[in-house]
Amino acid sequence: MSEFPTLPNGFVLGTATASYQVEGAVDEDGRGRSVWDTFCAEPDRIKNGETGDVACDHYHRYPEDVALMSELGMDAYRFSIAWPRVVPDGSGPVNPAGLDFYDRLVDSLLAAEITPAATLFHWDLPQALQDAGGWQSRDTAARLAEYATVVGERLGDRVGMWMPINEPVVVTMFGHALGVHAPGLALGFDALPVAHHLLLGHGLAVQALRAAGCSSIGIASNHAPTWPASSSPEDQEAAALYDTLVNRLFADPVLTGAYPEGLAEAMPGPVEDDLKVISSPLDWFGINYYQPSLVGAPGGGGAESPVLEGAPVPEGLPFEPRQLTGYDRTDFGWAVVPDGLREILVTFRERYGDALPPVYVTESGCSFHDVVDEHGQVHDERRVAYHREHLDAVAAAVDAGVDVRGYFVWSLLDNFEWAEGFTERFGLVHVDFETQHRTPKDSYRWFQQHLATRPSGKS
Ligand code: PNW
Repeated sequence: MSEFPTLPNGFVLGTATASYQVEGAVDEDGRGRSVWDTFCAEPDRIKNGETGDVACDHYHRYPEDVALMSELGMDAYRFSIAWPRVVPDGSGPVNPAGLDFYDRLVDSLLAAEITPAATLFHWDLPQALQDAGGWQSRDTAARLAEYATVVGERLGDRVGMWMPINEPVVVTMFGHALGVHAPGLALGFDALPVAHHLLLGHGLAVQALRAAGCSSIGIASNHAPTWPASSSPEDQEAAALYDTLVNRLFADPVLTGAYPEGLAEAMPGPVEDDLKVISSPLDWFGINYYQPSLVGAPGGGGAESPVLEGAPVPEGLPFEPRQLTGYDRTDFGWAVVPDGLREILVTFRERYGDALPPVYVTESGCSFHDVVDEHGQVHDERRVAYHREHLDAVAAAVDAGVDVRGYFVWSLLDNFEWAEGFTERFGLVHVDFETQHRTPKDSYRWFQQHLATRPSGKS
C-alpha cells in the first residue's frame, strides 16, 4: 500500500458523520420530528424514496461503531447531535433520554481514547421550528443558542471540539435557494436572510457554549476555490461574484466582522450589532472541502455543475456553474482535485491573515459505489489515493505557512447521503443497509496500518 503523507507532530486525524445520516431510530426515546423527516416523506425528493428512518442504525449500534473507530486508531470522531432528540420541539422542554444517548456516546469515545468533536446543527432542524419560520426567522438563532446551552452544560466537560453549525452555505443554497434539501424552499436570492440568521445563530451559540464552559470552539464551513471559466472580464466577474456568495458571505463576517461589500444591505438589518456577535472569537476554523467550482458568465452554454447535478439550474443567475473537465471523477461525479484543497487553505491564509485561527479540514471525502467481493473485501484503492493525495495537499499548505491542525475523513460509515439516499458511499467502512453488516474497506486498513506505526503514537 502506498506511502503515508508526512504531517506535523500532533496532527489530528479523525472521521466524521452526522446524526440524520447515521442514527436512524427516528421515533425512539422521545425524539421530535425534523425537517429531514418531513422532506423525505414528500414524493420525489430523495432518490428511490429512501429515508433516514433506519440509516446505519447507529443509535443502537454505536458500541460496535466506536469499536471500529478504536481499531482504526484515529484521534478524533466528529459527530452531530440531533437537535430534535435533545429539544423535541426546538425550544422548551428538554428530552433527558436524548441527552443520555450523547452522554453514552461521548463516554465510550473517551474510554477508547478518541476525542469527541460535536456539531450542534448538521441540518436536522426540529420541524416545530420550521413551522414557526425556520431559518427565515431570526428567532431560530436564539433557539440554537438555548439548545447550545443545554448541550454545553451536559457535555462541555468531555467534548474536545465544538461546532455550532455545519455548512451554512449548503443550508442556504440547497435548502432555501434551490430547494433540493430540506426544507425544500426555492427562494433564489430571497434566501439571503437565511444566511444572516444562520450566522447569527452561530455567533450566539459560540457565546452560549463559552458561557457553559466549553472550550475549543469553531465552525465547519464548506469552501472551494472558485475558478473563472476563462480570462475574459465577464467570466472573471461572474466567478468573483460566485466566490463572494459561497465563500466570503460566510467566512468574512465570522473572521472579520463585516459582510463583503454590498451584501450587508441585502440582509435583514440593521446588522452592525449582529456582526459583533457573529465574529465572536473562534479557537479554530473548519473547512470542508470537496472540489473547486468552475464559474463563467451566464449564457456560455453548458450551465451544468456536478455540484448542482439533478437540481434545476435557476434562470437569470448572474453566473453559471460549469463542468470541470480534465480530472478524475468519483462515482458521484465530483472532480478529484487534491490541489484545490491546498489552494483554498492558502487562499484563506492570504485573505484573512492573522484573523484566521488554526485550521482543521473538518471534512474531505469521496463517494464510490463500492461492493463487497466474494472474499468479504472492499477494494477501494481510489479512496486510498484520494485521501493520500488530499493529505499531501494539506502537507503542502502547511509548508506554505498555513497552520492546519487536523483532517477529518468524510465519512466513517457509508450513510444516508441526503437527496442521493444510499446510492453514494463515502465511508471507510462499508454498510450493507439490508443487514447492517459493517465491512472495513481497504481504505480503512490503509489508515489503520499507518496509525499503528505512527512514531509519536496517538496525538
Ligand atoms: C457535506 N457541494 O455536504 C455534508 O456536510 C455532509 O453531510 C455530506 O454527506 C457530505 O458533504 C458529502 O456530500 C455537502 O455541493 C453537500 O459543494 C454539497 C456540497 C458540499 C458539501
